[in-house]
Amino acid sequence: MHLEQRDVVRIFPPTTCSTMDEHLHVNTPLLESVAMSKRVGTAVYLKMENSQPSGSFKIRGIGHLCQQLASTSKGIVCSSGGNAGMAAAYAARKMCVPATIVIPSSTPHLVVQRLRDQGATVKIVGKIWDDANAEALRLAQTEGLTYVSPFDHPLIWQGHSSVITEAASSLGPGVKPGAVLLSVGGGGLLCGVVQGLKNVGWADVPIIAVETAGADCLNASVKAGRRVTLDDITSEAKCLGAKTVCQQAFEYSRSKEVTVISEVVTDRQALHALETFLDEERVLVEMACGAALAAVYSGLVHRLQAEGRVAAHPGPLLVIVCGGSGIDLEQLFLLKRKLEKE
Ligand code: PLV
Repeated sequence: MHLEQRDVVRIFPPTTCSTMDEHLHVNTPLLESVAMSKRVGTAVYLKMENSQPSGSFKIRGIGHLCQQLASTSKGIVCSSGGNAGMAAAYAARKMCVPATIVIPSSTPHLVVQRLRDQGATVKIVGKIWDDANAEALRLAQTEGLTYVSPFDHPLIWQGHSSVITEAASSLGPGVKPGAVLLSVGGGGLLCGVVQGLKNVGWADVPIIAVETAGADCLNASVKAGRRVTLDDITSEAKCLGAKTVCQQAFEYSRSKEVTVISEVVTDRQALHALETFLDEERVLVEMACGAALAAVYSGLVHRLQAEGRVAAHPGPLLVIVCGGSGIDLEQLFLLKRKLEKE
């Protein structure tokens, strides 16, 4: 008999509601990539956040925030490009709290079903994340729901910082990365990684922070010397599509305490990266993650080494494989058709 996807949650509700004592995220594998190491000329380690139960790193911070703020809530409301929503829906299901996830129409439709499978109510509002966020804030006010930001809260950053603590313990004493490579949307992951690096005494490790052109709110702000709001999101990496980076991420990008190297790749480079990653590592990730991977495949890391901004033979390169649920083979083919025409 064919089991309808939507029946799964009804058939397998959590047996007990999660308490604050246990993390909702898992300790993810740290894998050495021989193929990437060959390209970069130094060891490359992949922190496989795609294997989190919600499909991305987001569950670290959002799970932590929900556990701290929402255990007695009548419900949470989260605005999202997709993956923060997946994390919030997963956390809420585990905590036996209702979840409403507000996404823009630009989020791939396959995410809607995945959110519903987590038991969430889904609302599609506006064209980009900023529109959906305005609705989530309104619902929080009018319905008395707990608002969950996808990236802008100290508890989210504290939760995300565990990605570095874990990587440090997997690498073992005496091994320190030469650089950390990650993607930037609203900047929550960047803030968490900065805090994690500080926690383990690695504040001098540079962070290569990658966005796609058309979702480059951090880079635009770094160039302008002040926080700027993009006119629109024109990148296909919709999960990087916040028009304004969060204040804390912008401050870290200017801080003398840490080194944040802000870089931009094209959508085509991000797509090519996720295809190469699928071929070589046999893992499918979304465009938002392809942005960081493109730094390896497009030669950006080499360029930074040549410019002396990242040491040529430093410790290993640590890549945060942020993952993402907004991708399947059909979506990949759609993206290919769209971007190859441009
Ligand atoms: N995505 C957020 C914000 O979207 C969301 O709602 O899901 N990699 C993946 C796979 C992501 O989903 C995101 C953020 C990022 C990277 C960037 O993380 P951030 O927002 O903390 O910089 C609008």
